[in-house]
Amino acid sequence: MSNPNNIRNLCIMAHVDHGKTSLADALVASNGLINQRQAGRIRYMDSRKDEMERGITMKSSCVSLGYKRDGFSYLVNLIDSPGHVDFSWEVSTAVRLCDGAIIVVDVVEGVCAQTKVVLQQAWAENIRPVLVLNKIDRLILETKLSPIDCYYHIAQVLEQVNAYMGELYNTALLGRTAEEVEERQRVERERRVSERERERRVSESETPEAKHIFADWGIETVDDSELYFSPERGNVVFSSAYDGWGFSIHHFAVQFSAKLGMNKGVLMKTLWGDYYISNKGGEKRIMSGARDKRKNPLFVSLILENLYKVYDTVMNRKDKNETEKLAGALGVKLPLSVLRSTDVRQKLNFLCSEWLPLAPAVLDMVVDHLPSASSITEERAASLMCSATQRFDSLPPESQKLRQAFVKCSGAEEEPLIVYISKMFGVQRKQLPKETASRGQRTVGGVPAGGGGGTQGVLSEAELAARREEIRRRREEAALSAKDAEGNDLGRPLTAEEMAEMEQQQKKVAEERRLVEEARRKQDEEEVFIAFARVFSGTLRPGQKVYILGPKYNPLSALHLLKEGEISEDAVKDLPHIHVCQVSDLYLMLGREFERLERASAGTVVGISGLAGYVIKSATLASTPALPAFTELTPNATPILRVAVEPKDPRNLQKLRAGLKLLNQADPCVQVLLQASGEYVMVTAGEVHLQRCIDDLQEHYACTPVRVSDPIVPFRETIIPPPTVDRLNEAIEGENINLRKEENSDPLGTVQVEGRTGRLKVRAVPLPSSITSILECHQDLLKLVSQAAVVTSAACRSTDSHAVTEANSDVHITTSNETNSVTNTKSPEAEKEKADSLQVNSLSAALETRQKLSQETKSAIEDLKTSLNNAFQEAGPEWEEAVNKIWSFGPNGCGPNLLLNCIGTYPRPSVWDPATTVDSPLAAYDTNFITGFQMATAAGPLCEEPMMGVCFMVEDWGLPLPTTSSDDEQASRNLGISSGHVISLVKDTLRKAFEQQCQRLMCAMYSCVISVTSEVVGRMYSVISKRQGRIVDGDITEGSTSWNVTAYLPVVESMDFANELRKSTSGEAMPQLVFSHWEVLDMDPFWEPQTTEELMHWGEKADSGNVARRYINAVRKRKGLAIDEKIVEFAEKQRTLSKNK
Ligand SMILES: Nc1nc2c(ncn2[C@@H]2O[C@H](COP(=O)(O)OP(=O)(O)OP(=O)(O)O)[C@@H](O)[C@H]2O)c(=O)[nH]1
Ligand SMILES: [Mg+2]
Repeated sequence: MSNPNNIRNLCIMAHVDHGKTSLADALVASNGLINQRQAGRIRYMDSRKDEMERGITMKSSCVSLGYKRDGFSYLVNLIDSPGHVDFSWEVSTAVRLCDGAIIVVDVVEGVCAQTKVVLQQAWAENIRPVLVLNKIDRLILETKLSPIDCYYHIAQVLEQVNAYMGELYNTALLGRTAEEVEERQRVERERRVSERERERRVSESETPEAKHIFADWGIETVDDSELYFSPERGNVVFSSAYDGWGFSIHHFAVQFSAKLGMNKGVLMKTLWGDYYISNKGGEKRIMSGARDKRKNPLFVSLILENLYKVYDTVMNRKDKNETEKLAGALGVKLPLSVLRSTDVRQKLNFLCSEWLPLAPAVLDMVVDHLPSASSITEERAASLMCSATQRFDSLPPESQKLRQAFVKCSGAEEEPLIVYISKMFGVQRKQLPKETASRGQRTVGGVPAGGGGGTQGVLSEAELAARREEIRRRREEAALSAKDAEGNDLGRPLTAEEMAEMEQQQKKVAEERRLVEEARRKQDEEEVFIAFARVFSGTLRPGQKVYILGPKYNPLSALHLLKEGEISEDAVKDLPHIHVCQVSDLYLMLGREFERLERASAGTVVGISGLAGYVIKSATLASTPALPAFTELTPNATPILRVAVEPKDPRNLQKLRAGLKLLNQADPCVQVLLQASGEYVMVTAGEVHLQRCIDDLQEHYACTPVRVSDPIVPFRETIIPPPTVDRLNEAIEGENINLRKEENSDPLGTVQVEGRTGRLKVRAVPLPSSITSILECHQDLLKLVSQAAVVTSAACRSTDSHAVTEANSDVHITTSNETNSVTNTKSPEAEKEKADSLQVNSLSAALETRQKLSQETKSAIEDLKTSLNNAFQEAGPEWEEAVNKIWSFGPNGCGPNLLLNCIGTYPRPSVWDPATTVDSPLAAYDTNFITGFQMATAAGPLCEEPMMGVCFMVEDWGLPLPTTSSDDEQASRNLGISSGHVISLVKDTLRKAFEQQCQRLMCAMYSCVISVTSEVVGRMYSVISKRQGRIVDGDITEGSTSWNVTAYLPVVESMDFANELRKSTSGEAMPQLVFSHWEVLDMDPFWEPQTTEELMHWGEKADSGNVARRYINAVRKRKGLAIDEKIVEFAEKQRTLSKNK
């Protein structure tokens, strides 16, 4: 199959449990990979043990299917993706390889949170969707809607999906420039014209009467129809994957046009919608306005009523004769075994899947409505080649030329090879075809993986057989010679030595066989990494040498290789993010099985082995170094759940380490970190994802039992304006409610420190929330701003041997060779000089960074500054001019905390200005001051967690007076303080200033979407409120008894939440938890009951009341910090419980 016009690459996407894998079953069964009767039950694509046990998909996997229609053969590469929000990264990796998507919607639940997410993903990646409205059987059997209500319900779900598509379209239009909108409209117009032309040709070939009726109804072609799902256009299939049936309007239009003698084109337009059949005067006519005239629409009278009848006859009445009659009427022959079966669902499944087979309905829609692999537009090709901040025209001309290769999608030899790998996944070697298993000597993640290592000297199966043969032959010979000697057939009895030798031989053979078996089992179970890839251009062959480009590869760095022509390893040795590698094997992916391929040409989705040592998560393969690496996938779920892992047996640490490395490679979403404390930490998307990672680690990658810590939930520390009411909602009298504030007499909480290392006056102020959120959203830009803004002292410039020529941002710097000449000397001057030279170096680096910023980044920074300024203006007069006083952002130079320079005597330029030198002695310690600020904001005083939304206003800063020395110059050059002094002064003072305010803890919040039936809504609410959650939205889905509830739940309270919820709602509610935002916990961690009412309410200890304190203590305990907690209270002498004593 090498014609890309006949290849369709698509993925199935939906909310969790809407029936993706069951639908895939039907398609897989159509190719004979599974039995037709198992389809919808076996969930073939869920091949992992935990997937089968839990009944949810946890990874995306591909199956290549063949489909024949009208004499053409099509290759459909179908990727089943998970719907659980923890695995949404897997969906992204699937979408990248596809041109189209099947969106599945459960008609009972309607459009859910993940449905919107996947529609949005499809939109963002520019792939075309078609719709499958699944689980219609539930409307018939469970909700027991009448056919007409069922129709209106389905119409409403369709409306919801289309409304969301419209929303996406409008949002995208708003974000585009006028030219882009025009271009898109032009493409749309052209497509519509060609479609109308096709329609015209179809209708011309039909009867004139049909046209007449059609015209009478005054149907208009809607302009943006291309965007929406509509059954009459054929991009919607109605189905029950469980019962194995599905149909599009087209199927019934063909049937009824023959049966009722009506025009097919007309039926296509009217089978869905407000049309009904009128039987006036004995003549059947199709009329519009069914709803107004209280008539049953055609969809009800011709389709749904028939379906209802089938369900009623088979499932409710269970009448064998009637079932047989009905089957006959539908043209289905029921075999006797099915007819006699007592399993009515099986009977129904057989009947329906023969009457309305699901696979052809879906595959027809796929072939007709999803673009072929060769129809990549120039727009999509450009978006694959360059990220959002990079323009296509900024690529080198050699790279720009490659866009045509995407569009051409040709597998010809002369075309450049372009392959994108979206993820790596591990399979056991035994799952691969045998030929590969015997090669055995490849490497997995750099570790020799073949069966050779531990089995050296062990005989192969063939050698063993030869030995067995040899023994048999010898035994026969011995018997024969015995016969010869004694002249009878019984044979000479063996001598004792011969017997011993034979026994020994047999033992040896048995031992060798055991070793071979073990080696083979080990080899079979060993993980092999396969790259999940799509060939966009050219042809890939096993053994081919290719360039492998990392995600950060820039073609400019290796363009010179183009001249060499040959792909050689030596040439790329020193170049970053580019390697040369040899592809091992290519595989056609068939769900749980693989088949070897001799070549993979443009348009196909394949598995590639032999790249484990080169690819970590994603990569690009190319035959030319001019190709830029594909843009990275955008994550839509932030991994938030952290745990520390350690081997149960400390001797296995190395194994764990290697296992984590492999896990990191195999899972697109997990992050593996080695903390400064030496702990190995895994960051996962949620509880289910965490469990999958642990299972993988224990069973496949590390093969050692591991101990998992309690989740390390992140917190933030912040300050708030003083509250006006206490915990019982009574007005607070007296100024001081914060116990820690008592030491300070300043009402604003300003802290002033004066000592040997200088003086400092700082005040901490809560940042307006609008500012905090702007800072949070623009971390990348802030980092760039911080890197480009370095201030140094003018003094160091004049004393150093560097020539800095300055012309605002266009500064040209020459650094003399002696820069590092004064090192390793301990004298104060030398140290000072060293510090100066370091400063000048950082200044030059900052200037360079600034010069490198592209025009777009510069304007993005300007926009950020303006929006910050506007937000400050709105926040109140006290924030006026604040934007121009910003000294730094923290922590890490990009966090949501600010340092403001309000010192009258230090005219330091703001962070927005270019790196510069300032004529002030303070400037020499400027970077140290910033470091102190970064350290203070990285770990707050509550529990050493980062701060958020805090602004430090520095009102005064002075260095200590110079020591009285005879040598004036020496004194001014050396004030007697080191950079360390400044850092610790700043850090301590800022922390003190923070403590003077009302401190609060901030919790990470999950947004949690649950859909349940009304019977268990109450129980669900109680579980949420018990875990400090908060319902933000809850509404009954129209036309059904199910509720869609959205709640916020602190991440710290979310452990085992899904399980508890499932238990308390009898398995009905399944929460989807996604990290949403940070929220201030409205509880003073230092609060203790004081008033009589409070004491009455919470008792003297109030240990049940202070949640914030509980969280803080838990974090402090984990970090080994001091806790203000009594371990034993009211201790009593131990007594036995016996009454007599
Ligand atoms: N009644 C009914 N149940 C269905 C239908 N399709 C799927 N199911 C059931 O819905 C449940 C989930 O089906 P799956 O196919 O695993 O759903 P999924 O979308 O693949 O789920 P994830 O991959 O975990 O997101 C299973 O219990 C199926 O038996 C259907 O058409 N009718
Ligand atoms: Mg699934």
